[in-house]
Amino acid sequence: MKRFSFWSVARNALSSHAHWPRQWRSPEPKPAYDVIIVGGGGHGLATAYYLAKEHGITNVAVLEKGWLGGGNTARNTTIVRSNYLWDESAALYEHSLKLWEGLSRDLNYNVMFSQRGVMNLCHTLGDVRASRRRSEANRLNGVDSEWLEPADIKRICPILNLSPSLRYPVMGATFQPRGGVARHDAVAWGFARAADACGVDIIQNCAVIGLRREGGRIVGVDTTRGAIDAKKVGVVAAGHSSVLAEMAGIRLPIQSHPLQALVSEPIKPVLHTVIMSSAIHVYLSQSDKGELVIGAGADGYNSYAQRGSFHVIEEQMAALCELFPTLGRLRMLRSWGGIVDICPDASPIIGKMPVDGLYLNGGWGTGGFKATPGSGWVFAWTIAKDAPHPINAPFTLDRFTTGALIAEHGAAAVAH
Ligand code: FAD
Ligand code: PYC
Repeated sequence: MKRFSFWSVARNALSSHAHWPRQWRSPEPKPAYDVIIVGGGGHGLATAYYLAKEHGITNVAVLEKGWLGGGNTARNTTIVRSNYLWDESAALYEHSLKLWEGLSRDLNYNVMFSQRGVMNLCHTLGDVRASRRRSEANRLNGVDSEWLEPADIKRICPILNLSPSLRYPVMGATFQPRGGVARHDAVAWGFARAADACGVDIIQNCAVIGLRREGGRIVGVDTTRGAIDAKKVGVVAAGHSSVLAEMAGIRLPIQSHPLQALVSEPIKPVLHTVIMSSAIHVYLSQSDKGELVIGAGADGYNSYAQRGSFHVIEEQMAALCELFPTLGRLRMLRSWGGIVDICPDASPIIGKMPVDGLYLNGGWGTGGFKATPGSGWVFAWTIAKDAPHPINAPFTLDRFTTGALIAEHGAAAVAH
């Protein structure tokens, strides 16, 4: 992969970047591919990269209806952690966290992964009991997790309001020191550049409008740029999983909701870790630019509009002021929304579909960014071998008929 010396960086800076090489090609679609990935978000691009890198499958196209990362990848608030309750989830998210820890080096691209720790606050006795149980389950699964008393919380985050007179006082917190944040668009660009270097075709402005089948098997896709044949098709279209599945006659147990976030004006460094409160509905971190990145739960109604309701913002601002009175006069810069596909058990579906040659990776709800590398890695395995890896084997579609659910609403940490 190309490395940039000091001199090449200086030359490009002085030439107004006129000769900077493109980070990936922009090819015309070929008539046929071994594998087509539908969706150029982080998960789709990671899948293509690991198909090429781990399995030597390079005759691959990623078809994206808009621009890379224009879906949830660059709309999310970038929290990365692996502190989920059940063994199946711990294996999946921890596999991903380990990949995050080597990702910038692997891609030779700085994804700015910052392990500043993630703190989940508890405000009621029920909260404390459920969180301690989860924290102990985490440790049994080799996932780092600590229990913090209010005095420990104060040491880590002095600006947090720990007054016992709060409407919902902070009674303790779980803390994952290896959790943190990353630069979301760099994740998409890093995977895109690395996949392209392996020969993957990345095709933007190319919406899939039909999934072509013959004799119960997938044979290709119809797109806004014409029909393309494929031996295998992987759907990784967060926000539109049900729309794509329906093109193959499959009904998914997914509901699509808006989830919004906002950022403040930049201020001096005041927050050195990620703080989340699922009980009073606010979470925040501070970006390297100094902005506070703030979010809360999903909007209650189904929608495909990438915006949310004002009352959600209003309530999260009230929660923010309660927990951080010192931020009461902070001005907000902008807000936005994405569409999250939520499964009834708040866990994803990653595997083969009832149509031969069709695979789906979706239903990550409010929490798929943290899983980007691990999700791509196990999905690439599943497509390459036509069978799931042991890590994603439990995350099947048929768990909704067998009843083998993986209930993670508590660990989602963001209200659904
Ligand atoms: P996307 O980036 O949405 O990729 C899917 C792509 O498919 C899109 O680019 C879309 O244009 C494309 N597509 C759709 N239909 C078609 C079609 N017909 N043809 C071609 N292309 C198509 N997760 C966390 O872990 N931590 C967080 O802090 C966090 N915060 C969030 C905050 C917000 C406001 C939102 C909205 C989400 C948040 N998430 C978070 C969830 C996370 O963003 C998603 O679970 C994850 O990004 C989904 O995977 P993806 O990146 O591939 O999706
Ligand atoms: O899954 O940690 C998470 C998350 C934070 C904000 C949205 N999702």
